[in-house]
Amino acid sequence: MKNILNAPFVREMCKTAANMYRLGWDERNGGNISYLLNEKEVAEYLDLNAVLRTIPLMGVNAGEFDVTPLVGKIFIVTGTGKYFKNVEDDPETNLGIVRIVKNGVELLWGYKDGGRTTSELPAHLMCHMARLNADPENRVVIHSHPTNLLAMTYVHELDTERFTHTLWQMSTECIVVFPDGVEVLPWMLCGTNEIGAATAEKMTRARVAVWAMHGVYGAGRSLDETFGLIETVEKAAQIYMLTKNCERINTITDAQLKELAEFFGVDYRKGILNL
Ligand code: 2HA
Ligand code: ZN
Repeated sequence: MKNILNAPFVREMCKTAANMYRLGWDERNGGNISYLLNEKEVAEYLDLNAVLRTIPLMGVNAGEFDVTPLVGKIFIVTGTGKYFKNVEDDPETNLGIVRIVKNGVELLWGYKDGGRTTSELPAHLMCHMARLNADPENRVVIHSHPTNLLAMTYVHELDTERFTHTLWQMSTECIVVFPDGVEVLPWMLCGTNEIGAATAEKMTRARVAVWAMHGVYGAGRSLDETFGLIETVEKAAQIYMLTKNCERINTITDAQLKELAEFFGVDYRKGILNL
């Protein structure tokens, strides 16, 4: 067996959490990451028959939440109450590798101090199911509290089309990086079935769902891609917040946004540009 601490997926989780912390997006225990792993790759590091313990899913009503499509799948997931700041120094306490079973997960590695999966795991699993339907190669769901995006939800209308339009205008790369736009949810209680189901519904149309006055959910094929997606949305929100109270004398026009999308060959979301 190879040493799990050297596994690329553990190293990548450590680096991603460290970067997100460094950027100020994940204060205290804010944020969580789940990453669907390849079973064969995990088997190089762990005995897949050695279950350390079983952990029930928290905050969900089993009858309302059908996890069947994910049963048997293995994820690496940040722990509940754990700080992104500490993941890199002690991955075995702050991360867990779990296999999904009906109504819970089997722990294969990690949560060394008796910990459990993030309280947002039901929302993550619902999002994974929604994204796997849209893109069979989706692997990652990240929840985070990026500062400027959060600030923007206090001062911008919480309308998916208008919010997306504003972000697309904030830098030339935006419509190319997130042509599917961002979906916006109103403030909702987190850690519940309801917000998980609402986020997953949004994720049938876009890889980014903004939680007003809370943060963001992003999804993608790799940790790098998902991190880069959130990073690009956050950068756009930062430009918005930096320019909101200035007299704006230049902008990217809708015709230019269309030109960009066509040049880079992306299928951008319709109903947002006024052409
Ligand atoms: O897990 O960010 O929304 C901490 C959170 C909950
Ligand atoms: Zn949060």
